[in-house]
Amino acid sequence: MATRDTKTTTGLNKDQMIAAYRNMVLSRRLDDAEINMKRRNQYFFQISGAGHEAVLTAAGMALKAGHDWFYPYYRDRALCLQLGVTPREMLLQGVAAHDDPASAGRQMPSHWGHVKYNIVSQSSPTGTQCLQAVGCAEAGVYLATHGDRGKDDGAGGAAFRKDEVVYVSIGDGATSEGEFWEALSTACVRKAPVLFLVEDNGYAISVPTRVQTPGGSISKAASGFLGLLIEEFDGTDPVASYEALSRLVAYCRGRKGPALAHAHVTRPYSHSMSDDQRTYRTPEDLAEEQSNDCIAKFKARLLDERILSEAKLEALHAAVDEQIASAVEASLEAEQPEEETVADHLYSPDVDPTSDAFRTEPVVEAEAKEDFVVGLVNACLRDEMERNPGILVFGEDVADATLEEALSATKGKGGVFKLTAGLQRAFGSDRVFNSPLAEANIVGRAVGMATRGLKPVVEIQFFDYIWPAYHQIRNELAMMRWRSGGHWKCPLVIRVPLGGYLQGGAVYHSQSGVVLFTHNPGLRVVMPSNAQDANGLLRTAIRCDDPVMFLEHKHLYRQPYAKGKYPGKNYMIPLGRANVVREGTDVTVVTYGALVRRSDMAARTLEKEGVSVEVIDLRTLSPWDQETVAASVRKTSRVLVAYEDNVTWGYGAEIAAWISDNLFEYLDAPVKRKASLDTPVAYAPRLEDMILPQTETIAEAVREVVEY
Ligand SMILES: Cc1ncc(C[n+]2csc(CCOP(=O)(O)OP(=O)(O)O)c2C)c(N)n1
Ligand SMILES: [Mg+2]
Repeated sequence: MATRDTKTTTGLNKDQMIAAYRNMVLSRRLDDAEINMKRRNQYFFQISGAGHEAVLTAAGMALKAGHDWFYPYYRDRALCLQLGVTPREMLLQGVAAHDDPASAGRQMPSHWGHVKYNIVSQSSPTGTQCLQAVGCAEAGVYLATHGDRGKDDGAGGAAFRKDEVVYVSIGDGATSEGEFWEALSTACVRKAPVLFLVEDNGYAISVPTRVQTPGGSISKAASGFLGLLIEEFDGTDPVASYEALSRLVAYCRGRKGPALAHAHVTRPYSHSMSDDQRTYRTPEDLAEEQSNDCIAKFKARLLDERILSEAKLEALHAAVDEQIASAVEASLEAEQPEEETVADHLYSPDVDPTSDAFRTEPVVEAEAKEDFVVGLVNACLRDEMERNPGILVFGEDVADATLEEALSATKGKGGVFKLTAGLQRAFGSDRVFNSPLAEANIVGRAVGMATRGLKPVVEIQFFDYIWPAYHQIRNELAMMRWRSGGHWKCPLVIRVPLGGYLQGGAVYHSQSGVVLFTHNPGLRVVMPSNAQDANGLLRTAIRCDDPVMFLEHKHLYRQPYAKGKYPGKNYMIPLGRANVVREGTDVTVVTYGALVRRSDMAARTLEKEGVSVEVIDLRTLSPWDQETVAASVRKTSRVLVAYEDNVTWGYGAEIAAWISDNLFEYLDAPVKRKASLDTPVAYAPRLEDMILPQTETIAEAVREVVEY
């Protein structure tokens, strides 16, 4: 049940009321100026914050810029102005200027972001900000309790405030997104200091609130969340908003838990400039809303209560207009980004994981025994967690045991495949813990934590269930650095078991759609084929400064042939470097993952037939090692790409196209692909064998290439 505390009120004094009014007018008139610029083709898009100014100005006053953290919605112009973002800086985004502090001309206007004020880069998906805000708050709490553990790879040295609060806002419509509810759940479970502000203007484009929310009231719908302090108030009244928000902020600052502000506001300017609300709202509805306009009402109150005279009001308006006019003038002189900067900030400009800096030799102790992939991944996680106190490991079932009494009395779980076994015991429950059964939750929170300088190394239990997290991976994780013009980043590692050949894995425990991840600029995608590579590549993934998908083939976890010896605490393999598993002169097989072994076995068979096969294990799928493949193709002139995914639109298509583009004159045969059938993977072993590439079918495909 929601708790309410209405005793303490902190109102605004007269000067603060005038300042609030000024900020509200500045926000509205800046919207008007942008609309004019759009009409003159000086702007390319416009999103207004009209009708939301009162509650957002109040939020900016109740919170502290550069101290608290902010995940704003696109209506939050008045909040950002109140925090310190200047009109000129806002206009720079609309004119697509290189100096736009939010995105360097890469995002539409009203997609806020400003490092100085802790305003984290905003994207367009409605709702993804909520889980990131929770992760950001968890990071603040973690840093406050572990800040003295020393700095390494950004952790421990990252800035935090002991009483910081994370603000996240959302529209009434966007509260229908599942991630909003996941965020409320986790914020309550973890008592995270998050202030959720729902800006309820009654509509999501043309859809009224009652279609979205049971009973038409988000605060009533959320009232069952234990520990969530909720207040519903008139968001068109800046004083009432300030009072309510101050109480909610105090609750969060006091570490009592999260809070939810339900503010009723208006939307006088339609959804955006491409929407006309007269097409779906009645004239009566619109007239009633007009009479509730926050600026008109507050102006009347300031005059009524003699806080401002007509003359002072006029002077205030004139000063605002002048401020905007000079900002408009300055923004029109701003340069758009140079064309050659287009690919800047896809990846870290400081740390290059493909470089020799990440190339170290294995240091194997004389008495070292061979270990499975499982053991050497676990060993790497242990080494790195010891080295970097900012590494947090979480996911479904990754902890040894959540309950203290179970931890001391049992062996512990440590992941369904046991890759994280013993980590909680070794590093504590605040560094290794179970997430809820919610994949977007895992990645969204990890993005928020990584933004704060922590290094989450999270696990998605099965690749087949990664899809709820795909929105966060593609639209947030992969894009954060690029879309913010390098102002924000969220480097982290997602470990994912995938693939078939399990006998019994069937449709939902055998998937391997790697291209759905390699197709995202900004992501690194790694897939080792043996234990030592897994150890060295994971270490590189963790120490690098980019987001990495670390794909682990389940079938290889405990294969004796994939075993290797522990290569020491500093063993790293640069990303994008293939391994030539077997040298040959007649034909090249480019492959990765579980097909490395099968291709190698096929090569042994073919050797007996007098065919010399070169087998290349790519090891990293994005970026991939074009140099090694090119050198091999120049030598053999014939290529087969063997991969586990469905053949059509699969990983091999890109490799084949690149070889045709770049090495056509060296080829004696078309580049061939051997991959899975275009079906899911079946449970029946006979069907599974037929669907997935096998040693014999790979050998057959190689013969075809050789005989062409
Ligand atoms: C995930 C996602 N789905 C759809 C959209 C398209 N879209 C942008 S705003 C919007 C309506 C949002 O309504 P609400 O949350 O009430 O905010 P308001 O615009 O009313 O302030 C929609 C459907 C989007 N940006 N992201
Ligand atoms: Mg709305």
